[in-house]
Amino acid sequence: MNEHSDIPVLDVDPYAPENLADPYPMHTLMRDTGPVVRLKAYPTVVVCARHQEIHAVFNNAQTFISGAGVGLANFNTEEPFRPKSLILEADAPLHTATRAILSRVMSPKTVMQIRADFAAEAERVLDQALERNQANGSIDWMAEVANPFPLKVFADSIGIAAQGRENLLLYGDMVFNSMGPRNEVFEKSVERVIPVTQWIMQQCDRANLRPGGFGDQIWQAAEAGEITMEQAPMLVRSLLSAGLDTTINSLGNAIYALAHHPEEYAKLHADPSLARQAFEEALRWESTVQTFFRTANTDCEIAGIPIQAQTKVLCMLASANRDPRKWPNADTYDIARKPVGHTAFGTGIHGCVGQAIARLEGELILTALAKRVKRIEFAGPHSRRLNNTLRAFDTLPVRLVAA
Ligand code: OVV
Repeated sequence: MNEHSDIPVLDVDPYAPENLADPYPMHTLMRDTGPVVRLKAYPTVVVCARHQEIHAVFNNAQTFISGAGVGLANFNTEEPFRPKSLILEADAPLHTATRAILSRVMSPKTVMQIRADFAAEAERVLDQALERNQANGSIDWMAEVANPFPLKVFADSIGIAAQGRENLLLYGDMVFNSMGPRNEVFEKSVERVIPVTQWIMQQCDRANLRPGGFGDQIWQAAEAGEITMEQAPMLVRSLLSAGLDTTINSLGNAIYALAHHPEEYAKLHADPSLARQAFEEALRWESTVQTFFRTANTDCEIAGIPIQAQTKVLCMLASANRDPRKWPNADTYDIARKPVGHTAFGTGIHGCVGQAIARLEGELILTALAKRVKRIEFAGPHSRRLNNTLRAFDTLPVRLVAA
């Protein structure tokens, strides 16, 4: 790493529990140290924490590849923790083929078609949550709303059975943990997932997928020769890996933002048509996927600074979304802001392929909430689920005051 000797080094561990619990002071330090920094504990890594460099890295997929993994491990030299994702951890031409399939499966037309069913379920979930809230004085937002809604609507869309769906949460937690170091958070999530791993892969079999659902449509693409029949279950696995923990915790983060900002919630309640942008701003303010890596494919540069081939580039997506160089009043949650250019879904050719569905879920839950509830209050301390990549909750107790 001699050639990186001009890059400032920080003695901070982004995966230490205190930084997972509250990453924002660390983000500020990283951004203010320089456009590229190094970490004492991770000599193979350089870090970008400002919006400009992260945007540049993500929009240069030839130089900053994904096929060597988007976590800390370099798959050119280390065995992947699980067989590589055919879309997340892939480059052209494989990525081009798998991306085309998932783009079609989750196209704008699909989003229009699923909207009515998703909306009805959002209303049902909120009605039920409000009933529980009336009975008990408060609810756990994660248990009553954030977990059940995507587990119902997105898993139904994929076309998997109703039974055992909570296994998906353990799997997603493990996958996102695996992008960090082999620390205790990761090891514990692996222990929890072992009993359900076989179940997860079984759900990817064609026989277990509802005809016409997203999973079955992937199999149809394999039948048509776009990918092989062996690749089909692996691409279904991507939907099961990326589509639940992400949206679930984004619903958690959104209500956390709104409960922290009663004046912003009052605006949403007064005008529920602000739901979509309130959700979008929550993604900026508390980005659910906090980090992804790329790998330098060749000797290159970032912000004019030479970077050696095979360097892992840690992109602090959540920090880009709080970068004062990009956002006025970056730390302020403001639902009137239209945070165009935020990086919570990534950006570039690997930008979240399911983002329209994620936005739909957020919009519908916040709309149903805004119509029913005039005020949200924290009803006791929340508990975070520390994850190497995700900003996540175990429990988030809130009191919903009916309109
Ligand atoms: C975006 C994302 C996160 C986690 C897993 C995957 C994708 C996957 O393709 O497996």
